[in-house]
Amino acid sequence: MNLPTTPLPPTPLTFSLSVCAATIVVAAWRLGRRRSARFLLVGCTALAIFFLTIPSAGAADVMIINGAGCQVTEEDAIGIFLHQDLYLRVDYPNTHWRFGLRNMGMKGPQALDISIQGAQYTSPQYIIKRAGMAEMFVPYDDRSETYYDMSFGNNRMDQMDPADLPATNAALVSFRTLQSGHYVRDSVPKVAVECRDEGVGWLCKEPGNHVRRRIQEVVVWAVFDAYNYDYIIEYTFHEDGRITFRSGATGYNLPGATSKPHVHNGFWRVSTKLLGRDDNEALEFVHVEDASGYIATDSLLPIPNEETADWNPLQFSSLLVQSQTQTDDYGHLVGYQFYPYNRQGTGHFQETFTQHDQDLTNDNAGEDGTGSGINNWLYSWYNPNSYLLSYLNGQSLGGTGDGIVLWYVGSAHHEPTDADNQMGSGSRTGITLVHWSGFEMVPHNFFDYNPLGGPSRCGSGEDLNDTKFLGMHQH
Ligand SMILES: [Cu+2]
Repeated sequence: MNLPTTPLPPTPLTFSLSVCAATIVVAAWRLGRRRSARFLLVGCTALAIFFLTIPSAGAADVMIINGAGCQVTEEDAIGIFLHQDLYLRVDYPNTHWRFGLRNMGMKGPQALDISIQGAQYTSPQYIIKRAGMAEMFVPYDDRSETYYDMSFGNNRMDQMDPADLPATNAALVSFRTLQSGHYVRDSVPKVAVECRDEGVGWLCKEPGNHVRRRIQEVVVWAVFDAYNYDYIIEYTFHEDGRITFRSGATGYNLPGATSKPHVHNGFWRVSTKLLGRDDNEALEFVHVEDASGYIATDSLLPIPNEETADWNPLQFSSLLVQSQTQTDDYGHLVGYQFYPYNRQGTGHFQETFTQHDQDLTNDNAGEDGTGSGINNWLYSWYNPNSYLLSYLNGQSLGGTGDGIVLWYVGSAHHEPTDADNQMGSGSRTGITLVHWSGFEMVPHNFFDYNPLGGPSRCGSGEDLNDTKFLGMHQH
């Protein structure tokens, strides 16, 4: 773990304090010999005491992870009374993320105002208003139990401990709450942030020219406590522009039903607003083989109205949200695609909101859960059927509201096995391994070129990170 450090950029304050510190040292041994030195010493000491004893006067950012090629900064992080909610910035060599994090109480940690800068962009590009879970639905196969694990009330987030972190390039941060016009940190940290090596982003081995780019990922995770189950909820911001959303069930199996199979269905909601605009549209990518399985046709099918969609692994199907007007340098509309993450199966149940893997709706006023009645689902518990189905009312998609919302059901089937046992007991009352599910958002023609730098082509010694190339491509 990196202990939070406070880098001090050379501001007029730090500069004058430095000058004073030097003056004090020099003046100390001259003291008594020269009146002017004594005067300067007294003045500087007073100045130092003044600045060191008053509370921090303004917003200040703190770098909380300073790894090679991966830095994370917490904005407005000094003092007790803060000016904004919790926002983090991630700086990789080629790409830069910024996002907020908020404890939504009943629904756990949510990411806010996500923007990315990379490749041709010289400023952050807004992509997501809010992302997080709306429910964790857990029906047992024999229906002896059916749980809505996000119905248990507020403050379900657990404290995070330094021991939860890897040894290096990680930090704990605290959620903030708005109190009397300013933000105050929680008394305990509930968010872990870590930089991890993710493997190879690209490589190319040509005779006499071997190049590669290892990449890192920043994982932001927290733990939502649903009694016997602890759910790890993760947001991962990758160097290549992907975001991974995962939930992982661990803890221990339900007492009295420790061997009963069941499905953990994470019900996610992501409100997109690509480039900060309302001119977005949705399409479905499909890959269709001909009857002989020899020639395939790829298509992007328009989704004109609010609609449900099922993932078809035989078609590599995925949903795409893109701008209707903003193209990249090559005339292609910029967008983001939604893919299942490491999917093991699909849970469809009697409960209507689970009967499709994905749903697309407009983000109409109140439908984000902050309205009244069923539109208050973020703060008052409602069955997802009661709100989702009312939002799926066939409106022209992208035509109304403030952006396009993707609802996603990610399922993990938990078939208890002997790995759920305590040693020496066959009753499956031990700690259960994490069962993951989730999805990814992947840039689609969002970047004009490989966002991870490197030579322009295999076997070339040119480096796209070279400023002369960056200047050529950016606009
Ligand atoms: Cu389970």
